Amino acid sequence: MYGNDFAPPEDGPGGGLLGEVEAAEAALREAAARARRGGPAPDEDLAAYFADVIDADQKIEPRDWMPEAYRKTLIRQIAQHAHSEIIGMQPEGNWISRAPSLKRKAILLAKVQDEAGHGLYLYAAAETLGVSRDELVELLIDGRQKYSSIFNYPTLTWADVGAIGWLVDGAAIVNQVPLCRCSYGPYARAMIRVCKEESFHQRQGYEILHTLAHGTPEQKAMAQDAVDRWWYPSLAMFGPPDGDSTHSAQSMAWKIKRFSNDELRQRFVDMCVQQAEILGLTIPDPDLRWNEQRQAHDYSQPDYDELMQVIKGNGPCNRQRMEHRRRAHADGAWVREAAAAYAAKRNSREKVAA
Ligand code: FAQ
Repeated sequence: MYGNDFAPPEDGPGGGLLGEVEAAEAALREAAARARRGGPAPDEDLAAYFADVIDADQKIEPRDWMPEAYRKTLIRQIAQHAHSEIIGMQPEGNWISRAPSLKRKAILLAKVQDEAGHGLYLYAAAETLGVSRDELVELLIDGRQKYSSIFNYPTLTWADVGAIGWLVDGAAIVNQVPLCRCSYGPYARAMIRVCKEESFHQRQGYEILHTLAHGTPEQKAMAQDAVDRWWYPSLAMFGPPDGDSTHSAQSMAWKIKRFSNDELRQRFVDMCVQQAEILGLTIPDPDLRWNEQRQAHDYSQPDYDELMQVIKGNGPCNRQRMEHRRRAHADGAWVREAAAAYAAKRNSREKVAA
């Protein structure tokens, strides 16, 4: 059995998406070694130096000069990504108390906890751009920053936890593996760690669905129903089609994004087809077929009007997700205050001791 992060067995170890993560990690180390050999010359134009670093596939680091629009784009994308990880804890958190066994409960607890960790890596990466985590959380809570559309759909059955792992984490990995090569160092490094952890998540979802699909007819029907409901929202996660994507061209020129939304969506579809066969489940698209000429699958597009409605706040669970986040933030105020008071006390003790 394998999942999105695995190459099919014939591709051998080190292949597939995890192989790409390892290659990106090696490239990061090489870029860091090269970068140490010199910064801009004293009389060199900073914008020209920035362009050279991007051209040379090296990394922009927090203290480097960068265009204001590059900084703003990164803050927008990284913050949206961090918020998605945090809000993304809710749909699965819904099943922690109802997981079918102690083992499943322990695995799901660990997974949901991992998502909190991913949020923290990402908020920390965003902070290197000169914005505080508190500000970003306020922007989310006030509805001025977005989070992924996918987390506005409900988890109706246990099989939804499997479908989230297989399809949502699967789509997240396909999107995030190229981000391991993002031109901004802190984001690229965070993505390497996130992708490695995300590969476990994808496998646990795939394994849940595999178990259900090979269980009783009722269990198989439940797995199929979950895939039917999560397929198109997962395709929509990759964003609007290229023609309607406002940021893609500039983000690709800056090497923040390495592939367009449609390129990644296609890659995801091509991967899922074979995996669905192994699961014994059907992808709910009657027009899905191999196109010999394109060497890729033709498939039906998700409903992009629905995506826009969900992004605007009109999805099935938007209100519930935001209410829960606001309540959790308010309930956690005493923890933040206590942590700040403790840090202040420790700082003053250290000063006295010094
Ligand atoms: N949902 O011009 P583009 C996960 C917005 S993590 C909401 O194409 P861009 C882990 C976009 O922001 C999932 N909004 O934008 C997990 C822009 O809005 P603006 C999150 C969307 O940035 C699993 C406008 O539409 N992953 O799942 C969406 O170049 C299980 C125009 O779009 C990331 O955030 C959407 N689906 O490309 C956790 C990955 N799509 O600001 C728990 C990093 C587009 O102009 C459980 N982000 N928009 O008003 C990216 O790769 C990119 O930001 C894209 C969008 C590809 C999402």
